[in-house]
Amino acid sequence: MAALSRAASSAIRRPLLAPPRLQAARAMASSLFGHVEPAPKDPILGVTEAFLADPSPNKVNVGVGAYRDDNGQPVVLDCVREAERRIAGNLNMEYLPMGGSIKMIEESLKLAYGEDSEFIKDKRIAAVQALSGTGACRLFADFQKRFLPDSQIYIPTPTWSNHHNIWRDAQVPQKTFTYYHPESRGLDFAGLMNDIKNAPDGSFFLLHACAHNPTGVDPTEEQWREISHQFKVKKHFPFFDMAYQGFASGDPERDAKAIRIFLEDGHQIGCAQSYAKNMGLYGQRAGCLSILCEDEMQAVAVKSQLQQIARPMYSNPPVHGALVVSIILNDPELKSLWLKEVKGMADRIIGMRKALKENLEKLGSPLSWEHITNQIGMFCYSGMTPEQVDRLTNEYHIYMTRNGRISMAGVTTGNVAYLANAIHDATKPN
Ligand code: PLA
Repeated sequence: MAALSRAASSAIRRPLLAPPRLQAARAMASSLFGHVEPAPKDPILGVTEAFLADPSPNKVNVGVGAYRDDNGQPVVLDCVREAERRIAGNLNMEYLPMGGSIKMIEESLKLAYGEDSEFIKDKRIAAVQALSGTGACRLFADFQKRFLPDSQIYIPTPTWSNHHNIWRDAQVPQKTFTYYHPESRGLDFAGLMNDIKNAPDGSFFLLHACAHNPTGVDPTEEQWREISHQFKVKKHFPFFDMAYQGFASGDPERDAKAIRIFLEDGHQIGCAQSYAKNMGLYGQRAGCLSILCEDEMQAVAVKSQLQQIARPMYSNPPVHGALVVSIILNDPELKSLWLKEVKGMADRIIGMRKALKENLEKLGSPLSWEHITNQIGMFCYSGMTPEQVDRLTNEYHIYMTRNGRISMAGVTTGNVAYLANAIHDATKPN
């Protein structure tokens, strides 16, 4: 099989001789685009590409954070299927407004800010439907650049790799702040507080609301309170990326705790919400960007500017996923089904953390794997080096990001022993 695929790939690489007319066309094209080099592979989505190209029957993908059932299959939630059943045949295909579905935004705000939030009643939140979490972050970054052109963004080390791309392309200068402590595989709280204190007053900080990606390490409630207090002292602006609401504890309400603490303390905040993971709507690109303003007038102005940024970029967001979200969250029965299903996904991941750790211990690994079960959310930040990850990929056809992140959502009863064995082999001291 390996020999076959090598032959196939060298055939792909061999330049094909094009007919003279095509060659001439290419020569012309190269004068325009000849300087365009292939872009480097994305550290996360590039892993999926490599996985798909591997013909091995044993291959395992624990790269991208996409939930799988215990048979390794993608999941469509029952609440989503039911919402789609209700939509079927009843939907026209008109454009949504530039800011997206009003109903979906209302429901999203309740989820993030609380069902009875005074800020919602006082109409102090500027919010637009966004192209999932990525689009929400990007809209915010563009807004930040347009209205606070001299500001910077503080991003945790490490973070989701695309955060760097998003603020880079929006041309907002980036600084980093301490977050993770590699030795303890936990939070570097002292370092984090120091960096918050040392940043110039009024800085923008990107915070992961819950289930930090890639580390799986979140501050405790008490630590969030201290962080919020220090933000207040320094007048910093917190921008929460909440891509995993429900995936940390299994309860979306509990996972909004950090945001609620900041709200209690009277901060203005920004928030990017995504339904990719917690509703399994990955490809539907359903999300929401919100900014808590000083009053209603400010919120109206800010929302109009967010729409103005969206209009020349994609005009208005897609309708299907937004409808699914608003139907589910607006119907008490469907909402409780959703809450059950989110908990089910979170619990399966927690079960797989235990299984992976137990398997490594059974194999006699002398290393500590406590962090597998201590970390929360979709990912295990294993501590493996890029070279160890390469061995997993080359020798075992296990695909993951080179920072040692394992997407626990891709681990199943069927592959956990195989994965543990490979990790043990790659990490055991000589
Ligand atoms: N923010 C964080 C922290 C994320 O981890 C992700 C997705 C997003 C935002 C964006 O998700 P969305 O646009 O699909 O709503 N991170 C994934 C996928 C799951 C990716 O890289 O795009 C990951 O594997 O890290």
